[in-house]
Amino acid sequence: MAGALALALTAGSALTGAARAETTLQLGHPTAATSHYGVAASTLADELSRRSNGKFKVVSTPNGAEREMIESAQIGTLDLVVTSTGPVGNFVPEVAVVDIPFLFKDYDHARAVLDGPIGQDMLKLFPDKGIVALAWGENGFRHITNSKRPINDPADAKGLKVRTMENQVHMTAFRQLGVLPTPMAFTEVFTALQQGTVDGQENPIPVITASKFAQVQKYLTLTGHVYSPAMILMARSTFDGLTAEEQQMFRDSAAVAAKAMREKVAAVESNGVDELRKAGMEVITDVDRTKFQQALEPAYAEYSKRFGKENIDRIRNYTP
Ligand code: EAX
Repeated sequence: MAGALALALTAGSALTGAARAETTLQLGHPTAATSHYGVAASTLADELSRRSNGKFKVVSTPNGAEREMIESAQIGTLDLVVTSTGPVGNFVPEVAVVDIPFLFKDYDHARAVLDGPIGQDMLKLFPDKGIVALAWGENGFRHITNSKRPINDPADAKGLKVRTMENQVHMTAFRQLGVLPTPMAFTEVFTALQQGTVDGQENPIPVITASKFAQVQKYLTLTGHVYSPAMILMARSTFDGLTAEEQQMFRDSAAVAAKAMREKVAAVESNGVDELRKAGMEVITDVDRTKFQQALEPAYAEYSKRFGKENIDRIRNYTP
């Protein structure tokens, strides 16, 4: 049931005649139920149910469009969303700094920044926009796939039509590479690849495997060009209807769900590329990332103007 807290009074014990209040919350996420997003959703549901002795029941719907789900949370017609940061900068502009390519060295660096003061301060910007950000999750480092040719070098990407997220920071980067960025909701990507509306797309390994892109893409280049964070968000209207103790329960449960999501990403990272090879993809593993980074250099002037060079450097140089 959509909306703020949907209160369902279920029949209580016939012996005592007591009625037990059960609250059903609707959660949306962007990919298949078996994906890392599905893991976050089911872990959150399990944790909330256990910690509340069954009071909170989460019903999850996979394959939702991220921007629309966030909008629904904002107006209170969807209670919980697990999403990448793809469209988040359209709601909380300061957060888009995390979407800058080659900003994070590796998974440890990204997680440390998001879990540390920089990331935690960003979460505080959400309530003003009608959303409560419960925790940072993870989508993973993104890689490029396409149906035209192996990309060994930045120059090989020139002229390709590549679907990007609805994210200005990403679009700026792809334009810089000479790629024609085509933003669209993730829900439309498989069909767009299949029909040739776009030549390629870019996503982390766990999304490429869960979405069966090997069926419609021949070449995978392990560019790791940008880290893609995920977030566990909640409608502020729903959150405000909880007691302080329940609010803490949601934060704690989201932290456990985020951890499970990161573990799932790591697990798929370790076997996903082999799986994609077996599914027929040609994988370019030997990538000179410095070349891609250098090709993107001019885009950094734009990023510095938008976010402030000192804010970018603070993330880049962060050590816990
Ligand atoms: O959040 O839109 C995207 O490419 C995202 O990475 C995907 O939906 C998972």
